[in-house]
Amino acid sequence: MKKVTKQVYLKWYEDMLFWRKFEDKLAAVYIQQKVRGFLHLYNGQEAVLAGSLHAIDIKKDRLITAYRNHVQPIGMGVDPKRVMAELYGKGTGTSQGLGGSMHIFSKEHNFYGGHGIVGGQIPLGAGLAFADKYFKRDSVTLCYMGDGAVRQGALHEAFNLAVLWNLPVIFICENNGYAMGTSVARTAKEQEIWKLGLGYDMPSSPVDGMNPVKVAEAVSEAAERARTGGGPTFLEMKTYRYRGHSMSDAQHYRTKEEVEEYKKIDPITQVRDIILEKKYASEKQVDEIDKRVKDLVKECEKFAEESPWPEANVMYDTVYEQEDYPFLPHKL
Ligand SMILES: Cc1ncc(C[n+]2csc(CCOP(=O)(O)OP(=O)(O)O)c2C)c(N)n1
Ligand SMILES: [Mg+2]
Repeated sequence: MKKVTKQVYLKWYEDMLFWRKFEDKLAAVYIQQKVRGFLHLYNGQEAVLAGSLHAIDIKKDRLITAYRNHVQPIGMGVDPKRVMAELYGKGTGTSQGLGGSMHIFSKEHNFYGGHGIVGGQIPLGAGLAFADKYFKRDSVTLCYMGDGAVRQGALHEAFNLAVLWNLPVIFICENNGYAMGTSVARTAKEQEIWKLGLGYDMPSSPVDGMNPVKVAEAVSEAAERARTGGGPTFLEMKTYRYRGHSMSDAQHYRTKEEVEEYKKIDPITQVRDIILEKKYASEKQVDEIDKRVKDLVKECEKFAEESPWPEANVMYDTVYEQEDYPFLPHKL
């Protein structure tokens, strides 16, 4: 694994804090109805992404995930201003404002969405890895899913083919304890989700998803295996989301105390404590990072606010249309 140096800790802190604050801003503007539709936030789960990114090469490796997908593209190099603009539905967004919250996508940055159908991205992730193997490319695909998604049949079909064909894919379950309001305990008798991989003879393990070092170690090992022809891996990241499933969630299924317990092992606080303890930065330097993060979030908000709405004709330009369809001449 690449060494976890002082620079890595500082990057983790700044990145994770930015993702958190970026989403806090989204929550605020959602309440003002500037962002509409669904909004599923990632707060609490940031270490899974930070640790994963340390273990891969974003220039050639690929990411695909579900609908909790605002910060992953930013981690892969997409301009956060364009992500925020997408959520505002503005023409400068990653999909010209037509996709919105659940559908961030950037082929250029190897980020393949953004999928609203629970588990829908699992076979797609296996497919991306299949293409890389077929074309003899040295890339690895990270395919994320929630604890709810692992109960979909699509997972089992994809797992079977991924091991059979030795595909360079890492399946990562972000077990945040709940699928909407349904806890893992209410979903299945066996709550150790990582064991699902064992039935397919896939290397599988549980990982502390609140600690980016543990995540980086597990993903590095899996990426090495995938790149050297060893096939897929299944990792269950034990994590937690602080906010509701989406913005309209009264959260009757859990207690405030439970949320507070997890906040004690918050990944950002953990990394900040290490930075100060090991004197990687002084309090003042950490404050400067905090200020930089705040300014960048403001810049994103300003960009999204000031961006124009999409031109009306793009509505039709981005929908499949049969050239010779005779009945609806619907170009504006
Ligand atoms: C096939 C399908 N069934 C049901 C839904 C409704 N739904 C949306 S999110 C969700 C819960 C998924 O939870 P999980 O996989 O744990 O992901 P998390 O939201 O915790 O990140 C459900 C059931 C859906 N979008 N797609
Ligand atoms: Mg979940």
